[in-house]
Amino acid sequence: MSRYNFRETEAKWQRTWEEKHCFEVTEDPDKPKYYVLEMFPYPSGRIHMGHVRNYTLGDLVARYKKARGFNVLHPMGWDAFGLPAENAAFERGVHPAKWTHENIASMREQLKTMGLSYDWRREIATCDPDYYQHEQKMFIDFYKAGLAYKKESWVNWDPVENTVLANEQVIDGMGWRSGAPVEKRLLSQWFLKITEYAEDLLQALEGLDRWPDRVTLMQHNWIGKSEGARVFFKLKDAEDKLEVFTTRPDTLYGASFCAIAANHPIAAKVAENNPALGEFIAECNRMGTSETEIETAEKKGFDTGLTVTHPLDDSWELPVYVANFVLMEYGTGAIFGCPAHDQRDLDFARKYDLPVTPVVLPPEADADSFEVGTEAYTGPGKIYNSDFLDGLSVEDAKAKVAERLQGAGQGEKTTTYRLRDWGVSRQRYWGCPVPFIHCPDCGEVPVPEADLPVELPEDVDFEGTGNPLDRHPTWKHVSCPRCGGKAERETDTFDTFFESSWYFARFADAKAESAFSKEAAEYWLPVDQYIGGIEHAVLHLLYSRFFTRALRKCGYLDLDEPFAGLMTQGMVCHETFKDQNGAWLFPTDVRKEGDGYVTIKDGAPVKTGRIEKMSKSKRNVVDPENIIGSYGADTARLFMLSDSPPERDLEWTESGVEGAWRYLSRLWRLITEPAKPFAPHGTPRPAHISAAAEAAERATHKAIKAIGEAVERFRFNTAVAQVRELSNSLAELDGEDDGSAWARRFGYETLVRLIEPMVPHIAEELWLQLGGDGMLTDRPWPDFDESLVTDDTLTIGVQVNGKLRGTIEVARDADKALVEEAALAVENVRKILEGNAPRRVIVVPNKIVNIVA
Ligand code: ANZ
Ligand code: ZN
Repeated sequence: MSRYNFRETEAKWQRTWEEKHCFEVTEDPDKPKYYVLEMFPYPSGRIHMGHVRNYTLGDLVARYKKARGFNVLHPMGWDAFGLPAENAAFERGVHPAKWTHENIASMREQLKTMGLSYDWRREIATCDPDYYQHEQKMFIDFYKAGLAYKKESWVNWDPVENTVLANEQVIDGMGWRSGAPVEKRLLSQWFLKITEYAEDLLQALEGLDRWPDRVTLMQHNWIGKSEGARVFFKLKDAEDKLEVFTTRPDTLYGASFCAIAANHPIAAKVAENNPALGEFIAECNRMGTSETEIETAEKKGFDTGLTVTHPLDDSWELPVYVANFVLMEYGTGAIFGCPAHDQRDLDFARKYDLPVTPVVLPPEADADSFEVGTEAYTGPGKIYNSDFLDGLSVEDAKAKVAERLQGAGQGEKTTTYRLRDWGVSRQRYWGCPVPFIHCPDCGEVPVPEADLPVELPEDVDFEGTGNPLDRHPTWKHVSCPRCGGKAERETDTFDTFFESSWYFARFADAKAESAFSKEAAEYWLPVDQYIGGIEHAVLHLLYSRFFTRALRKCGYLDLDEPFAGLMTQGMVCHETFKDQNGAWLFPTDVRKEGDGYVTIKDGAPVKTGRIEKMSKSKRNVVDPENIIGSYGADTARLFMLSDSPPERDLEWTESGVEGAWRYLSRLWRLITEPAKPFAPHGTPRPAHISAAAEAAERATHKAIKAIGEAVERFRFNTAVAQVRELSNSLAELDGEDDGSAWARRFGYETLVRLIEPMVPHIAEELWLQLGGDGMLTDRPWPDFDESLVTDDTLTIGVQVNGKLRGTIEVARDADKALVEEAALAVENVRKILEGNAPRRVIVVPNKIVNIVA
């Protein structure tokens, strides 16, 4: 019996695809294009199972679309700047560039063993000056277009990494990498003006109908649009007014205090003569800027001694506090507090003994007895205790009060967004230098285009804290491009999300002298199918959408959205193991014994824990290299696709991998050692074939249809199940007549074509064994014959209470439960049932479904 030699076969086809340039593409106006992209990896050194899953999914889509006649762009590169390289330099004395390039080389080799259909000519590494020089020019163009600026601002400071973090990089008050509590600091920073596009970024989410709802919802909330009003409170004994932002101007008569952020200019002014306030402000600044941290911290305030008058009643005075829950960066950095209808304000009022006056009366409640205790009332109702607003609904009162304020010059309607401008400055070495020069006379001056790229110096010292670029003895000392005087380079580098915000466009034309040629970018973009992790729902995916708009403004390309379709894959999970002392064990440290596991080393019992996302800390990882080494890439790929749909988590199991391997081995034998004859390649279909042969023929056509549909809907696990079903049908065909021999040939040749996107190496090899001509990857996806797939389906009516409400397509003799399910899913039926369960469903097989509502 010949055993399938995956080692030799996989290497052979990888070589052949490369030699024949099978996946190298150029713009071809005569073909429809399709751009498949997987989120490019950080070159940490080794690929992990998350990568294997991601790239298997992408490769399936790319190969399938190629078979479907598309001109498919499928590139790969490296998101190569970032902190780990610098840490390696610090810990092991290896230069970040060397570390990164070595990692890229070994990961590239690992990826190549997976048989991925990349156009490797387009490979990019974002740490190469060839790449980052273009983003330096982009940044200068953004600056000239008013989309980049420098300003003093309160930033999130990671005290462990000694760097600034973007809001998105602060998770629950902690640095996203260091896990250290984040502090606030006032620093001069570069920003990109993403807020200019807040409304557009929000509106355009509607058009992203091939994105998961979960992701568009997260972006929607991140942008956080709030409609409300700015209201002016006059400061007593001063000319100034205090501007507050509110979404509830209808509650203005329930106001009992005003509060300002610790870094509000008025607070600073009062603090000049009030050291205790200064101390309080300092305390607030030790808290991070993250919203969750502010939400959860105890509400604290400091009475400034200032008072303001109520905008609708001159005789009404309110105290002004500095409060730790008011953010300087949101709205106007000041609020009026209405304790009866806002929980934070209520907590605050109870603590500082401020009045609580309800002004919204809940439906059914009694105006004389309604009181607010420890819980603010935030629901709907009628306004009362509120002069001219009495009796109105919340919505009507909002409109009326805004009108009145506007008329009196004491306020105006306004919209604010939670979205902040993107701070891109990082005080790091291993990043793209910000191309600016600071001149004492001319201020900030962009580096002239002729002097780009500003390259990183190589001789740097990684000892010590802070930014190595800043400590470099010579690099930053330059003359001013404008006046020629002594000046200094900017030593900040870009946030690494800068690089990933436009790499998809660079792939369109990776060797271009400019960032990319407009023609190539416009031919290939948008990315038709983007695939990656949900963790990028707001960071990378929002920044890329912003960049597309900024690049359009600067004339680089004319594109609405970068990613037309998005698929977010689930995690790869694995059981966890611990020894008797509670130390985590690798799956390779244990073996099965009976129902449980024991250690390989000394047979000691092993405690099995939950099935969790593979992670180094819990050691529940399986190294792709081992799997590919012992079973081959096709097996790993097949298992990745088999068990769950892409967006769900997948549990990696030894038995699952073995199952995939056994299936491929069986397929190999079915085709290379057929028990019954195959007609020669190219034999035409005999006019008359046996019923059994015809059944196999029909099964083949149905598989073409079903697999194609499953792939189009990203139900890859269903597609795999259909593959198995077809091979079972073909294996059952045991006639030796011409018709059967032909049906076998037709069936297996088709099957091999259908599995190529999933398991390309064995598919190519089987195609060769079957005597097929040319490369399988160059062959089109087969067509199915409609008349051969529909025979077994029937159209039957669905009645509700005796009235015909629709029809369904079901397989002949289909299971009653399936028929019932299909009937209940009919749009009209659902409308009639209005979400209620039917009283009875009567299925008359192959005839009709009667529903009693
Ligand atoms: C008075 C009021 C009465 C409010 C009431 C709410 C309920 P969203 O919806 O998230 O936009 N606010 C405004 N600026 C703030 C800041 N810089 N820091 C902290 N809180 C701020 O929230 C808007 C509401 O949050 C505003 O409406 C304001 O409180 C508060 F019954 O004004 B409201
Ligand atoms: Zn100058």
